[in-house]
Order: sequence, then C-alpha cells, then structure tokens
Amino acid sequence: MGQIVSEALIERLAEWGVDTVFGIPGDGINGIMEGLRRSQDKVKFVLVHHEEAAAFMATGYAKATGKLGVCLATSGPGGIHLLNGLYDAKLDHMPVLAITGMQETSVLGTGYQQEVALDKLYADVAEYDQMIYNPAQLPGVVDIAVRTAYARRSVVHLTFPNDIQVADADADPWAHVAPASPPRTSPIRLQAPGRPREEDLQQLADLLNDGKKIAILAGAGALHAREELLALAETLGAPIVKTLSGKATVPDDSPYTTGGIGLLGTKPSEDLMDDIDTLFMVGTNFPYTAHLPEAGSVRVGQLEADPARAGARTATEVPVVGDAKEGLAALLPLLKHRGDGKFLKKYQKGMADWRKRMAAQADAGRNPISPQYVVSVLDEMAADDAVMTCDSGTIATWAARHWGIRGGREFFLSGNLATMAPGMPYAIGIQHAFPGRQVIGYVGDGGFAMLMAEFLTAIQHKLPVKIVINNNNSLGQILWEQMVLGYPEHGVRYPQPFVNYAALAEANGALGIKVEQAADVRGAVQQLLAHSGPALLDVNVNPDEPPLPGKIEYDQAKKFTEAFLKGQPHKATIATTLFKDKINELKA
Ligand SMILES: Cc1ncc(C[n+]2csc(CCOP(=O)(O)OP(=O)(O)O)c2C)c(N)n1
Ligand SMILES: [Mg+2]
Repeated sequence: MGQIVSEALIERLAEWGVDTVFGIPGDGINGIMEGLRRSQDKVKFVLVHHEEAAAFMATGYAKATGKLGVCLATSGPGGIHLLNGLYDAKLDHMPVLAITGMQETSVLGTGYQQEVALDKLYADVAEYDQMIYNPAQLPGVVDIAVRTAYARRSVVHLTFPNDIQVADADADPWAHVAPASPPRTSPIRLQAPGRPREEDLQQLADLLNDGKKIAILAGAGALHAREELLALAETLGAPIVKTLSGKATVPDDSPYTTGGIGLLGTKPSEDLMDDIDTLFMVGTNFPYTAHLPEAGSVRVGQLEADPARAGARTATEVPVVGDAKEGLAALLPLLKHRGDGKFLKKYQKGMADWRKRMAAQADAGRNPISPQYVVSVLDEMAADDAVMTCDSGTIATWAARHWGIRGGREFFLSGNLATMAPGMPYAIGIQHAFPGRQVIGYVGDGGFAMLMAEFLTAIQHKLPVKIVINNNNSLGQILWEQMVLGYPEHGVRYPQPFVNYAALAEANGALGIKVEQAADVRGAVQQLLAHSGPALLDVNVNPDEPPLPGKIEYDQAKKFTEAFLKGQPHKATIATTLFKDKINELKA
C-alpha cells in the first residue's frame, strides 16, 4: 500500500525538523490524525483541551526554540478556536503553521455540516494560506508554507479537505494542461543575510559617534545578542532600556540597564527618554510611542531584521536592516569609546534608588498578601536558567519589576496582542521543548480560568510545569485602567469568595497549594519548585494593590482622584495600600 497524503505531509514536516504538533482531532481531520499515527516515532501529537491553547503552545514553542510551531484543528469550530493564539503568533512575529481540516471537495460550497471557509477566515492572520485540492501539490506547497513562516516570521495555514487527506499521495487525478506540480526543493532552512550593508553601518556609527546622551532600546529581536548589547552600552556609555518582550536581552542586575519602559517600566527609563539626544533601537518595533521621545526631538538610529518594519514606528534618521547580533558585532569596531561614563553613572544611581523602592514594595509582612512579594520570592528561589511565562494583566507589571533576569533565565508573554491566558499554554509548549528545565507559568486568575483545563493537559502529559496564580479575584488591570480614566471601577471584580484553583490540581493527582497568609508564601514556593511533577500554587493576593507607573503624570493622578470622588468602591483599602507602599519606600 502506498502513502496517503497525510503521511506525506507529516513526513515532510519531520524533514523540516518538526517534532511536536499540538491540537485536537475531529471529523474534519481524521485523515491527518492517521498520518500522525503512522509517523508517531518522528512527530509527537500533544492532545490538548482547547484549540486556542494549542495555538498558544505552538507560539510558546516557537518563541523559546526559534523553530516552527505547529498546531492542528478540525474543520469549522476547531479552526475558529485556533485564531486568538494564531494572532498572538502573528503579532509577535513567530513562525507557526496551522493545519486544519475541510469538507470533502465534492461538497465544498454546498453549506455542508461545519462548512466554514477557513481559508477565507484566515486571510488576515496567515501570510500564506492555502487549500490543498490535489495530492500533487505536495510537498511543494508544504515547503512554501514552511519557508514563508520562517522567512516572513509569520503564521501560515494549510487546510486539507477530508478526501484529499486520505487520497493516495502519488495521485495526480487531472489531466495537465499547463506546467505541472510545484518543485521538490530540499527542505533546508535558509537564513536571511544578517550583516547590514557597510555604508549603512558607517552612517549608523556616525550618528552614534555624534551623540552625547544616548539610550539603547532593546527588544525581542535582540534576545540572542546579549554580549554585543553589553559591549555596545559599555562603548557608548549608554543605558539599555528593555521592552517587555526584550526583558531577557540583558540581566536585570546589569549596571548597563535601566530595565523596562512604558506603564510597567521603571522611573529611570522614563527619565532617560526625556534626557537623551540620540535613541538607538535594536530589534524592536516598540508600539507604545507615547513613551518614546517626541518625534523630531532626538536623532534615531535603528537596527531591525525586517526591512518592512525598519523606521516604521518613529521618525528614524538611520534605519539599518540586519540581524541584531551580527549587526552589532559589525558596528562595534566603528564606534568611538566614551571615556568617563558619567551619563551612565547618573542612571546607575537612579536604578539603585528604583531597586530599593521595588524591594520595599515586596513587603513580606502584609495581609492580604502583596502580589509583589509573591514574585520576589519566586525570583529568589527559582533556578538561574528558569523560564517564566506570563499573562497580560497586573501580573505583567509585577513580573516586569520583580522577576529578575539573571544567568540563562528567560521570559515570555503575549507582547503585541497582549491577550489574556497564554501563560499556561506557553509553559506547556516550552516544557515539551525543554523537558529538564524549570518552567514557571505566572498567571492571573482571570487568564488562568479562561484555559484552566490545560492544567489537565500538563498532568496527562506528566509535564513538570509550575503554575503560580496571582489570585486577586478580579480583572485587576482593567480595574486600574478604569480609575486612571477617571471612572469608578465597574464589572471587574468576581463575586466573593475567592475561587480555590489548587483544588483542581489536587483532585487530579497533581500538587495543589492554596495560600492565604503571607507567612506561608516562602514555604509554598519552596514546595512548589521542589516538586518533581506538575504543580500549582494559588495565592490570594491583595486586589487593591495598584500597578502604578514608574513616573506618575499629573493627569493620571488627577483622573485617579476623580474616580475616588465619583464613588470608587473599596476606596479605603486602596488608599491604605497606597499609603503603606509610600511609607515602605520612604523607610527603604
Ligand atoms: C482575551 C482578552 N480579553 C480581555 C482582555 C482585556 N484585559 C487585559 S488584562 C485583563 C485582566 C486580566 O485579569 P487577570 O488574568 O486576573 O490578571 P490581573 O490583571 O488581575 O492580574 C483584561 C480583562 C485581553 N487583553 N484579552
Ligand atoms: Mg486577576
């Protein structure tokens, strides 16, 4: 018996280095499942509980490995469920392949059961989006899909009608009237050239050599360029500001960084942006331009891998196209070394104050528990090469400020889509790729609840992921956003009592720990991290702890006060928390 199309698909993906597919089967994709069954020694199928999570897992896998992430869903509803995770991959430029099922070719267009035109639905999310009509399209279109995902750092989609999935792989049923099948090129990944053009490098060097007060803004595109970034900061006497997706570019305790930027960034980073004459953006397309210097007020140079994105965010005098690591290595010899490091020292002093302020907020003595304290304990006890994944919400602020990058630690979250709920699926995807590594999913109660069945996936696949829930029984981020708009909060707190998520873990044979008192936090984190299997720590934290910006603008304070005056609930506890934070900072 010859191969069926699905076998040819999976074997070709294996030749491209794919070893894991995340998904859920269904009647629209049973043929592909048979292909996976026949090649299970080469490609592992990870059965999950929600297709959205499968797409997040593929995205997390791609973020941590740099390899193609693959997810699979059935026709109609399964394909629809994938979408949020696929948009996460698209917006953070991750190579992800979505494979979906489709109705048989003979009934396409008849409104057959579950018939959803997934190729049309995916037209916006997928850079390459193709229905397979004929076995002869393989392996050519699979190769084009994989190459496009890598080359454009994007989502690609292949949808297979049921009858094609199980058709003979060698079938070529129709008469050829024009040149026939797509080419069978070798499945070899070609990297884009990384070194920028010499004349561009010289222009960039001239701009930087002219600058007196320079800041480097490093993003996710520079995660592999730590050494070069530090050498650059040393040469230019310039602090490195990190986007949240670029948090792991350089260690948080490095004397060369002022940490994050934006609402969840640091005060020194905000001060720095007001102080510089030159900004050098490396591997970033940072979207929150309100936190960058006003266009035209400083000179801007940029090193960016994608020509389409170079100079796209702010008025850029010297946009240079190239890989961050290779580009910086080529740039460094062209730069003058600054002698005194005075500018850098000013910000090192600012950071020493900021670190004291942050440490003071991680108060071990508070009940209800301060969320900052929980992360600071995790930071202290986690391994030096631990991976932390995070959800969107106040957790992102706490992690940005209290999870320290050191050694080989990494940090991943939904950067540009900023969707809720990827933290746990990312952790699962990453743990599959690195079974021996400590992977911590630090998530919100809102985000966790959305995809909490995936904790069962972790249990069933015996993945030792560690989930820590910052349980404030509310959609905390939005609560504060409403107040900063000047409106009293509305519809953002879940009814009492706080849910017990630890019970979900315990009832299913995993370690589940519920903590309600600050005195129990250290012991619980220790037990969590020491556990060899999947484990979940659910900590009730203070919902009234505001994630304040590093530098509070007058207008923000005014709106906050307006919300108070218009009848903000829980005024007293919020005010008390703010007061205690301030007292602690003054004492520090
Ligand atoms: C899918 C989705 N829905 C809604 C939002 C808007 N949103 C952003 S953060 C947030 C609150 C998240 O709550 P939780 O996970 O409990 O984290 P917390 O802010 O409380 O720490 C919401 C509703 C979003 N980003 N994504
Ligand atoms: Mg919450």
